Amino acid sequence: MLNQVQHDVLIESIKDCFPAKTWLHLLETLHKMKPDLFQAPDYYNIDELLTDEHKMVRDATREFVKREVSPIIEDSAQKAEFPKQLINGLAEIGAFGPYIPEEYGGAGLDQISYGLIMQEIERGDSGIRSTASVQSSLVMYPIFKYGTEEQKKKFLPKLASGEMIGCFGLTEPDHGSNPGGMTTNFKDKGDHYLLNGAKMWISNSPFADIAIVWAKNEEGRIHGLIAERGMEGFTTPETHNKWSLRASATGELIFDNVKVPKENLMPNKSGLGAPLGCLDSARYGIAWGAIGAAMDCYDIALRYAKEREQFGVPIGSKQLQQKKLAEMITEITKAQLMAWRLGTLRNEGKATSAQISMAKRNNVEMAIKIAREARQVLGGMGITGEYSIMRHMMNLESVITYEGTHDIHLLITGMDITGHAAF
Ligand code: TGC
Ligand code: FAD
Repeated sequence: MLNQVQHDVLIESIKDCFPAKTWLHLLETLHKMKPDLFQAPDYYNIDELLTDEHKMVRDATREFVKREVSPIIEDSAQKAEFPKQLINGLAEIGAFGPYIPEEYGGAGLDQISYGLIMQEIERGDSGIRSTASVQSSLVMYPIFKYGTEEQKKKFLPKLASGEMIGCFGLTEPDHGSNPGGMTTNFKDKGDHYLLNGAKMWISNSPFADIAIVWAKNEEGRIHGLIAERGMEGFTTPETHNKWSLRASATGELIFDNVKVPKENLMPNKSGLGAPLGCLDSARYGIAWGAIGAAMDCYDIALRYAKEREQFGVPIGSKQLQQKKLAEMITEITKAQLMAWRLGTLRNEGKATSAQISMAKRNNVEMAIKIAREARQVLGGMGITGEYSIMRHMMNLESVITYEGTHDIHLLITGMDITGHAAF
């Protein structure tokens, strides 16, 4: 079998033998046939900290990503399309509501399994992990925690099976890091609420069936409402021209005098703490997800460095390349241990929001730095779609921004250790 470098050289050398259109078609086919050679690094034998169930869940997700995501994801990202054909498979592996109880259609798994699922999906692509994160932690979680029994029965099983897709509307055009300033609002009209306002940068919004919308009532108190596609005055225009997270659909939520039935308000928590509580769960998933993107970049760079020869020897025999690779595996190992420990704290109900912020911030920065270094190890090949590194690198620019920017998470740690809020 050809190694990656031989595969690329072969492709380059036969390129001129075909007319351009035939060549493009052939290239697409060759790309789909390219095996996913990923081997997960485990430098500190962290597998020994996992239960059989954790490993089973992780391996099933890894297999799904190799079989279903890797062959198509570059094409989806190039075309800036969310690959909807993955929805059923994601539901089957339990990626929608992994920790939601089985009686509501969830997988009833623990927090480590949830993290491992996010890690493996993001190894394939951050945009696909986004869809799973939003569905699980930002749509199913608030309905499960803050919703009525009727809302849980109506929505959770369909969200778990992928029959319904949801999105989460907190950010507004003028209120990103400071969601407490939101202006989206609803008024009590007796038999319904009248919802007005606009949300921006909403993952999955262009095709979501429902939206969890955070809005202020007449007293200025924040509540969560469930808006359903088809409600008059509710539109979801797509955001185009993204250089990042291209395989994820992002859009707006616009509410123009939307009549929301009273039974669609989630009654069991209000105030900014309600949406922020959902973010804790999603940010925790991202702390694991980023490790997946980093592992993929490291694995590719390591293999390439061993195979690619310059000056008559593999570039991996050079100290400069070894420094890059050695630092990558060190940082991945530290991030894996941090995520695992945070998962055990969450399983015991002891993880604080500030601990979650620290892990999200550290692990995403770790991943983005590794993606940048790994891209350089591949030289010119690193900028092509032949390898996933550049796609990860661009995706991670969104990941370091959403769910609280890098700066905001630093300020959360600062507040936690000093007692002074510097937002
Ligand atoms: P502050 O006064 O500090 O807090 C207001 C109330 O909230 C409580 N709280 C939390 N509750 C649960 N979990 C947390 N993480 C919490 N953080 C704070 C707090 O105790 C208080 O409760 P109470 O009862 O006293 O009222 O609020 P602040 O306005 O000063 O803001 C604090 C700050 C800056 C940390 C917060 O606003 C923040 O986290 N901003 C970042 C915004 C953000 O992360 N947006 C994410 C949007 S969703 C998204 O990006 C999805 S991407 C999905 C994908 O594709 O994967
Ligand atoms: P701003 O808040 O305007 O920040 C701009 C800069 O100022 C940043 O560098 C920030 O760190 C800095 N800054 C802000 N406040 C301070 C401060 N107090 N001190 C120092 N520096 C500060 N939102 C949702 O609700 N749902 C979604 O599904 C969702 N999906 C997203 C998908 C993508 C692809 C992207 C890019 C964003 C998504 N978001 C979503 C929005 C995301 O959460 C926000 O972009 C993020 O919270 C930052 O808000 P902002 O873009 O308005 O930046």
